[in-house]
Amino acid sequence: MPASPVKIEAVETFLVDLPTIRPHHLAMTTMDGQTLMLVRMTMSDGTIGWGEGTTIGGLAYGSESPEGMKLVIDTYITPILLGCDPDRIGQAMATIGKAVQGNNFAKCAVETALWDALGKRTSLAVSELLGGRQHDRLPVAWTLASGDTARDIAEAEEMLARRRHNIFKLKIGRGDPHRNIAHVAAIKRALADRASIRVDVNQAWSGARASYLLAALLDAGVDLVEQPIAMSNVKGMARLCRESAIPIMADEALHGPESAFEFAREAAADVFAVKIAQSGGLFAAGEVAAIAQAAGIGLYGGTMLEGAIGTVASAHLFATFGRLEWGTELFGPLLLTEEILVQPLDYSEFSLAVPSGAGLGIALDEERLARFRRDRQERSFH
Ligand code: MUC
Ligand code: MG
Repeated sequence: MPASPVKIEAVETFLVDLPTIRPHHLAMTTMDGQTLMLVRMTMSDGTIGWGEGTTIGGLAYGSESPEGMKLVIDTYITPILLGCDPDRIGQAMATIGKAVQGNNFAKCAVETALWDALGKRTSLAVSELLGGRQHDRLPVAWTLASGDTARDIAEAEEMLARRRHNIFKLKIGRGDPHRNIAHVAAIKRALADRASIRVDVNQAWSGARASYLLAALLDAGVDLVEQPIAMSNVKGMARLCRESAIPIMADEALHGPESAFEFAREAAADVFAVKIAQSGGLFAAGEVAAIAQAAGIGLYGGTMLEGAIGTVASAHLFATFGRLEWGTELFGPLLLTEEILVQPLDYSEFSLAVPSGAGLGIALDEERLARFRRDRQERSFH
């Protein structure tokens, strides 16, 4: 088959700094804003593909920063992409993979832009290109992380009343663990059976502390515990899975199919938080999900608190999963004060509608984006 006559003409990257609606407290950092690293890929037929690489708190969460992703793409990935056939995304990503080790977030951003452009050229939604969607709407959790119990309860009540979310993830692991448990128990008491309560410890506990605290979380009525201990402690996670009646989810520990395979082999997670950026792209995240399904591990659609592009790219992939029993947490755009889409995403009835237009199926408000570009103003969040 002949190669596509279409070429990749230009790859532009830029940083966009957007404020959050309130401070967002995690075990490792507090966010007051989010930096989106955006990729704008222009094809020789005029098609434009968008991609996003976004992390949490600069280098506080993972080993790639927004500034680093931009540098990696500009310096190492773009020269390779300019010689790639944009219709052969697998081949392009394999070529990049040979020349660039690691850098999963940067790879995900360019892969997303390639999917968006291919979808626009073929008039197909990315989910259809990825094998076909099995869901048009995805359940979406909200994270309560204001740092204050009463404020978190009020926020949850508002989300329930608006029918926007009825699954809540609580960020714990910072400060006194007994106060953490009291905080979780108070929220569960207030919401009772009206909501599912899960907690994310973001690796903050030792194995011994986690064993001891999991029993208290069970008593409090928690449904799922995410990454309670260090991501490198596979044996510890396996022990917690054996000991605990609450399902244990791996998040930071999953960096693509190899780590997913290790966790499945060691029975070190009951649920996988599948993330496109952490996995190294949509192909790799699909492989993580396939390993989970083959091993009887539950699926959850995770987020790096991306803006609209990364969120919708994730939604397209998650929509292809047959069973997504733990739902998703694709609420990233709702944590930001600014709308960057011409037509906002549809968050209603406790779920997100997966866009059905060509490519990602979204249109960026480029004028608004330009106002928040770091190279056009002074503010930055770290
Ligand atoms: C994480 O660790 O899951 C997802 C939701 C949220 O509030 O933080 C992220 C990262
Ligand atoms: Mg997590």
